[in-house]
Amino acid sequence: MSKQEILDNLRDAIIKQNINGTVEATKAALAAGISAVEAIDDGLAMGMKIVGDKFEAAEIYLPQIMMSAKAMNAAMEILTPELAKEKAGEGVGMAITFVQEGDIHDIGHRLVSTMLGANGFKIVDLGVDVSNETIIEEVKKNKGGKILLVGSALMTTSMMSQKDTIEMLKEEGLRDSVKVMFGGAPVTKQWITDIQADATAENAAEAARVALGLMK
Ligand code: HCB
Repeated sequence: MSKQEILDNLRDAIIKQNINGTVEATKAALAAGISAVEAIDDGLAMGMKIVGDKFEAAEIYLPQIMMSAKAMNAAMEILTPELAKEKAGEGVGMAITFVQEGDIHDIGHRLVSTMLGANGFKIVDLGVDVSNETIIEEVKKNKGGKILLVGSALMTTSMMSQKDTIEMLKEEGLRDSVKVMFGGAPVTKQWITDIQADATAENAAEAARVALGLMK
């Protein structure tokens, strides 16, 4: 089977909400020498994107998305240890990762957190539905160190509170103590410029590259 066929199988297993099929396709990808990052970015995540488009077009409904998300999580259980093996540096700094308030989409957030951990960041994972107050408190607790804030928002509504994160950092005199990277499907480079954050990234692999650049 060609590499592209293996990646297509990963994508299709997610679209078909086939949990066992996703697990088998993930194992097959690793056995064929495909890296965990490629399996995610060029296979599984593409499937999730198509699932989202189908949901938007009312071709599928929430229970089906949940099954696809379960399949994605099953694949991540296999791939996370592989990502950790690719560990690069140590002591790069601390990444405080979170999903913005009102938002429970955590698949991309967990991927990005894992990739940053694999690239030498100490991860403080605040989880999902995190208020700006909690974020500010965590920054205060760790002030003085090299801190990167890594926020995810998958909905246009939750993305709005990224603007408030930046405003609250400024009000508390903390904006210069941290670098701020935001991501998630609705986040654009223009949005990052508009709210005066530092960076964004399309996927977890790019997030790691960008994060390392920000900490230099
Ligand atoms: Co959900 N959902 N959902 N959903 N959902 C979206 C996000 C929509 C876009 C679907 C659509 O309409 N097309 C939509 C949001 C519309 C909008 O606001 N523009 C939507 C909606 C509306 C909702 C509900 C409101 C539905 C309802 O209840 N009626 C509800 C909201 C719940 C809530 O949060 N309060 C809901 C629920 C769900 C679940 C629970 C069924 C499930 C989440 C399961 C879970 O996460 N544990 C779900 C899912 C899975 C999706 C889609 C299909 C996939 C998201 C995903 O996991 N993608 C999504 C469609 C889409 O995104 N196009 C849909 C795969 C990961 C790998 O990609 O983009 O999350 P990612 O992360 C990437 C990338 O963005 C980047 O790297 C990651 C890894 O490559 N990145 C960063 C992420 N964070 C970063 C941070 C950085 O600093 C840098 C880079």
